[in-house]
Amino acid sequence: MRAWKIAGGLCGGATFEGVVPPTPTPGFFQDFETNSDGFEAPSSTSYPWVRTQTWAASGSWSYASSNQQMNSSTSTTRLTLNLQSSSLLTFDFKIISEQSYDGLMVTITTSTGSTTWQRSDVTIDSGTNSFSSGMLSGTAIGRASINLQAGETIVTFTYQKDGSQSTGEDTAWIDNVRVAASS
Ligand SMILES: [Ca+2]
Ligand SMILES: [Ca+2]
Repeated sequence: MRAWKIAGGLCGGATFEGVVPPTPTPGFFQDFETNSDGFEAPSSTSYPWVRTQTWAASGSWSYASSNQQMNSSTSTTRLTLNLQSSSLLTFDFKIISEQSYDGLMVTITTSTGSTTWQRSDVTIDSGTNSFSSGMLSGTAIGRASINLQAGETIVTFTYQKDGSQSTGEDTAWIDNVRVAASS
């Protein structure tokens, strides 16, 4: 059993006389301030993500890839969800990587297959970057909002590097990962 934090109050304060309020859908929130519960490293990765204080969107801690300078490698973490209803996944991120060659890919896997995040899922506040084939690369600070369908869902965060060259801190960071019912 995962020790997830359960977000409360998703129904808001309004009640309607004679109407049964909808059952709250448990949410997920992880700010990495005290642990990384909910996230796990696939056995296939040699570079598990790590809690770090090298950046935080809020608080002091975030979660970061660990394959700096390691050409032709991937650093992967994943979050497994069993969603009662359509949900919205949001998280803050920072990336410093070799633009167009090393970067962050987010993959959503369900019983019907896998899709990657899209440029339209991403809001970037600053940086010089590019988004191609599901990989965000270069320098970027921003946030993502990704729609999820009900059911068993695995969200995979992969920092992938090509065969040569590294730029800057060569890392992807995430913080404030939240999953909440869409409506
Ligand atoms: Ca944090
Ligand atoms: Ca590279």
